[in-house]
Amino acid sequence: MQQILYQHIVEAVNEFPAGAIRQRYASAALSWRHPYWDWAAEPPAGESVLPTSITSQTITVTMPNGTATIANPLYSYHFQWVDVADFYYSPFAEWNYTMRAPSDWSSSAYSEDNLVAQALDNGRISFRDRLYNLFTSYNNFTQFGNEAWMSTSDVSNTDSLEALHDVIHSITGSRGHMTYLDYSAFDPLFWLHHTMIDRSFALWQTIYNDSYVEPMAALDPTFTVKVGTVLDVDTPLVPFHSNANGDFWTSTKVRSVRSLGYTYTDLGNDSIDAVKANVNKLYGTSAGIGGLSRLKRETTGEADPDIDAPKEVVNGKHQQYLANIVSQKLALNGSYAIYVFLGSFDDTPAAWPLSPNLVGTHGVFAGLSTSSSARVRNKEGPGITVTGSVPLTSSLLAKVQSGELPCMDVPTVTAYLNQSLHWRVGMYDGTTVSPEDLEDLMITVVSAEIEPADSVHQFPKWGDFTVLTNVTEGKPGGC
Ligand SMILES: [Cu+2]
Repeated sequence: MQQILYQHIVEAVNEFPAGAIRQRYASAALSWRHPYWDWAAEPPAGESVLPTSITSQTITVTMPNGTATIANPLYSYHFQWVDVADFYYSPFAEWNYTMRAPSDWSSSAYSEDNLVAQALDNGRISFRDRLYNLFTSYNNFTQFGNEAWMSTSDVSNTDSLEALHDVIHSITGSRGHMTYLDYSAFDPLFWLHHTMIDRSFALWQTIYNDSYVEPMAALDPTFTVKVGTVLDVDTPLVPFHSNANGDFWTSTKVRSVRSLGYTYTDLGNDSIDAVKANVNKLYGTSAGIGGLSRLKRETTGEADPDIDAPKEVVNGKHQQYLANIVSQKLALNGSYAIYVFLGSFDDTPAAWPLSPNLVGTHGVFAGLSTSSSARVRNKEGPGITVTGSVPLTSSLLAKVQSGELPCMDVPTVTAYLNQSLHWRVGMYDGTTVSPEDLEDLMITVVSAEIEPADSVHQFPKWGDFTVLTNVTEGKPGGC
């Protein structure tokens, strides 16, 4: 993909007459690599986390004979033709362009990127906190990477980069191509999103460089792998050839992104301290944990007029709260979402993604029921139990600041959550599903203490997790 784009860049550069502009583009092409879209870091003031470079329908570009306005290739992919056998399900088979938040479910629908941008902005704190928790609390590759739920007893590592990746798919599509496994890669945003996932993994790998792929039986079928086949570091990554002899890439061969001819600026020289400092800066310092410097000042007991919520920290420790969610991936014959709220919300499904009291969304990413992969999955698989985790801490801190919650200690928060924590299950077509009817749904609130880091080069230390049984017990899906 990157190589093909590079070839197009070189062709475009060669259309320019010899001179300064061509020289500049030619040298830029040499260091060009596929960009990533960071959906977790704070966007520039006044801008959406979904930048206009992605949402503008047209862009102005420099051509050999002046400037021209063209269709923005990042806004949508224009299908050369749409084969009904591939898209199967109306109206996907009638759409000539990839869609984001399609205005309706008909052939004349149009994208509503503004709704996607608003939903992403409303969810960004949750994405950022999830990413930061993954960096600071997950040291095992399988737990960090995989959304499959493998343990009935471990409540500490129920999130994963895969689950976080899923919710971005769900929201960016909002029932358009990105929301469905089989169609998502047609949207140009898919590649910017996946490069962000690749980058997040590379950052994590630098920090936890001793943990990697462990042998594991496949839970999900592909065209070449049957459910139950044990996969390990040397399993061929079909269909990706590593050379002209027909050999395939393997996990061992791609352990470092540099073996594929690129790297990320944030990786620096693989200094763990430097990567941790980058992660703290981008995803931690303004995060719900209160910020390293603020926590430090509080623990040293120095008076600081900027501290407006002194009840956050008790004995130098800070209490974290998370809602862990377990459910069946294929339970509803399509992608669905579990919305978690703190306090009141409008009970119209269309309003949920934009609700000010939405704490986070757990997006379950599946195929449409009639798509080919869904048919294969339903026939072959025994079901896939998946899990994700919605951090509650940032929202709880906001409730402390607004005076709605007196403090962050466990008894107070437990009582508050018992009254104020709510969840709803929705499909992306506006249909709602009663939590009782979602197979194996299990929502558990857990808490852990964290100890602030001593410096910007370190991460906070997480203590043991405990289950707060009094929060969700007796409610649909609660336990
Ligand atoms: Cu994806």
